[in-house]
Amino acid sequence: MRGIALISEYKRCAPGRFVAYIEPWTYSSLVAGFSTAFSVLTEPYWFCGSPDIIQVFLETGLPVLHKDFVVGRGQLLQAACHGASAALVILDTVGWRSLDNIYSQARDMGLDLLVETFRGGDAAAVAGSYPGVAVGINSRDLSTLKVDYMRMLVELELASSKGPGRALYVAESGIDAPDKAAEAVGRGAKAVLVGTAMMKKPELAREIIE
Ligand code: IGP
Repeated sequence: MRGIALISEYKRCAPGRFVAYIEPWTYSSLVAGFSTAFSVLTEPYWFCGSPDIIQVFLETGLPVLHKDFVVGRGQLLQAACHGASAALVILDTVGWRSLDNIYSQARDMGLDLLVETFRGGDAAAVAGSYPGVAVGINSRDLSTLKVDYMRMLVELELASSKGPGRALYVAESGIDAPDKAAEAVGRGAKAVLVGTAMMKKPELAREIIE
């Protein structure tokens, strides 16, 4: 689909599963031309990541999202020091109160935030309270690790109907085909974030964009 904003994720493994092995520079060179930004798993234990991987993707000139379970200032500093433009924060992990702190700390460091949630109502509330943040709506329930793409679409639609018109919603997880990406955009996503399917098949980046 023309005009779709694709965030391409680099992730070698995930809890309980191996994703794919492709070197970061190979992945980067295959998908950069179709991407609006990169997301890099920096968390070492579950996701086989490292903040050092960010460097490879910075070479493309595209913005890079630092993806870890950010709970405080240390990880934001890590993201900023490694040249990331943005960091991921999961609303259910940090709660509303810490989100306030993290938001102002990130702003002081010049970092953008992707605040992730599962519920459309929360997504709309985040978009309303924190101007400029991107709001991720995840198809994967992080407590069961199950992906429910249809549920995500419903939550996305709810968020779009309630949140401010300028809200930057990002559809996340389980997008493995161009029609799924297009469907998420149709329900109000401004960008789609794709990891597993593109790690296994980088040509998918072109198919999503065209
Ligand atoms: C990507 P997928 O199904 O395309 O690999 O999903 C991304 O949404 C997923 O990696 C993710 C994630 C997270 C990883 C979403 N939220 C929080 C770690 C932490």
